[in-house]
Amino acid sequence: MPSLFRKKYLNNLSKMSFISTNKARLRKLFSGLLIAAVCMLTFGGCGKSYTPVTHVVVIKGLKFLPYELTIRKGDTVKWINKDLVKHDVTEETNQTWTSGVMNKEDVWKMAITETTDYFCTLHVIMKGKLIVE
Ligand SMILES: [Cu+2]
Repeated sequence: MPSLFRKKYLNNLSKMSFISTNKARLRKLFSGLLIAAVCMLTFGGCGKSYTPVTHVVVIKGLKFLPYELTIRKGDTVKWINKDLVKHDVTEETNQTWTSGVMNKEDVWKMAITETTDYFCTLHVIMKGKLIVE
C-alpha cells in the first residue's frame, strides 16, 4: 500500500513542521523574555526609565555650596542667591550660558547635560563644578 504509506508520511511530516514552527516561536519568545530580564537587571529596565531630579546649589558668602556636584545627565541644578550682593552663574570655558544677574533670593535653574565648570563673572574667584556621570 504505497499510497497509504505516502499519506501517513506526509501527514507526519506536516505534524513535524508544525511542531518545529512552534518550537521556533517558543525559542523566540524565551530569548525575548531573557533579553528583557537581563535589561531589567542591568539597567533597571530598558529605555529611558531614569527620571531626572533637581539639585540645589546655594550661593552664600561668595561661594557656591556645594562647590562640586555630581549629577546624572538631564538633571536640573537650581541656584539660589542667599547673599546680599548680586551674583551670576556662568559657564566658565566659553561662557556658553549664564543666569544673568541674580539679586538676593533670586533663583535660577538649568538642565545640565555635560560636565561643566562655572563661575560668577562679578566675582571671578567664585567657582563651581558640575560633574555628569
Ligand atoms: Cu558673585
